[in-house]
Amino acid sequence: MVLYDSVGRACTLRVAALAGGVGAARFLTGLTRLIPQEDLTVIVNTGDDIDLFGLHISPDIDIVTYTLAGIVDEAKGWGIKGDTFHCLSQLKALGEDTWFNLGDQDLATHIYRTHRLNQGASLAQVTDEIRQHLGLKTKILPMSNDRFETRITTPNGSMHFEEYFVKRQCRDEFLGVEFVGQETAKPSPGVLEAIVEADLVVVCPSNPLVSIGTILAVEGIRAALKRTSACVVAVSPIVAGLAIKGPADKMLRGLGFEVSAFGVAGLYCDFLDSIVIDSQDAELKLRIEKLGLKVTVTNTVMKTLEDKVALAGAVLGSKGSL
Ligand code: FO1
Repeated sequence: MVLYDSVGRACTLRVAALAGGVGAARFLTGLTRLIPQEDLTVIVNTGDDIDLFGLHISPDIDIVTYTLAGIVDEAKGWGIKGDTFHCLSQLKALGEDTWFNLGDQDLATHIYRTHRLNQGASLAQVTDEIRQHLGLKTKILPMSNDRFETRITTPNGSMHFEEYFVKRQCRDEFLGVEFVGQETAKPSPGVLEAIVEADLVVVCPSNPLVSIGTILAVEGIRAALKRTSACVVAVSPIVAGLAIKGPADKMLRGLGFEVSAFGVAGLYCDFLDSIVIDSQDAELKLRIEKLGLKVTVTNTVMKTLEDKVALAGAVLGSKGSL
């Protein structure tokens, strides 16, 4: 997207986005209809990464990559459209526990990633190779190349996020989150620079505790968001007290946060300039403005491509009017 500065010089809008899974990927589909792919850097949560059958699986990286490459299974929001599950059913026949649905084409990604990691490549290098093979110009950066596992504490003990969310379908009482590896994990190369050098940073509509919250827990990222000269804009993932997708509302409640766009704004307001909230939450505008944030009220429920583009337009527009 070419903008013109005060003396009419054309300048590029450099955008960095913090993203988790499906909601973020759907928003980014709209954003990449409005800005050139090469002006966007997506920093993705890797706390959901999981080793299954000896393979390193990066769910959120693959959701963002497949979605922007136009090959994601739109209905589910993850995996590859039209994929088959023959390998998984054979693994089940061999007595393996197949609770995490890995399609045959999706497995190629995990095999490739694991093979390259075993050759000494970093997760960032492998992620960049894959997005280039899929023809993407958008840079996709894992939040860290280091192990950083989101675990959920429940009355039945602590478990990997995917076990809590997929295997057990969030049936356990949510007691809290722990980030294994937080003390040692570093942001992957280019992450802090992407934030500090951006003109606009977008906090995508992802879970504020275990997707965005995970990214914010990586050393240096929250500080970079505070010091960037970029306009930092979030899209609330909570609409009318509910998460559009996933357990964000249950988790916010479990930790005693208000389950609303105001609750989300409170989690981000130390580095945020502006937040986009849904029309159903218009009555929260004044309360959120009292946190010192600019508030844009619009439709944030993305059912169609037009919805995604309109929401991205509202986010870009909120930069202009700051
Ligand atoms: N989500 C599910 O609810 N069930 C699944 O079987 C499942 C498999 C899966 C495979 C690859 C992948 O990249 C994502 C997958 N997801 C699945 C989505 C994932 O669990 C979550 O959407 C993210 O981790 C949350 O951001």
